[in-house]
Amino acid sequence: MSETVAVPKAKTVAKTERPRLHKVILFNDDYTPRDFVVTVLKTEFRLGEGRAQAVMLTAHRLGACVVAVYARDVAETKAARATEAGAAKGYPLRFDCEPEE
Ligand code: TYC
Repeated sequence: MSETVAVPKAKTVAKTERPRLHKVILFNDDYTPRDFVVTVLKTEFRLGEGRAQAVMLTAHRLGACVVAVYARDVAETKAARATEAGAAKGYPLRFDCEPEE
């Protein structure tokens, strides 16, 4: 007589990880006018005047500053558009993205 041994099926547990948010970082340079940096922060990132001034000054003094945090595609698009706004005027203004821990 043959015996049938039931082997339990391996279960796949769907692990849905929330996509990581990404920081947009503004870097200082020696050429971009302060007013222009503030304008880009206001128009592209919708920062108010006070917040835009504070972010610009922090980058100016410390070398870099986190502007805001978004979903990855939004962060990348905004960083690219803001960097292009500087490039269009001949400024080396740079925004980059990095994932949040
Ligand atoms: N350092 C620039 C200047 O003195 C101003 C500036 C500030 C440029 C912040 C970039 O991310 C920046 N004109």
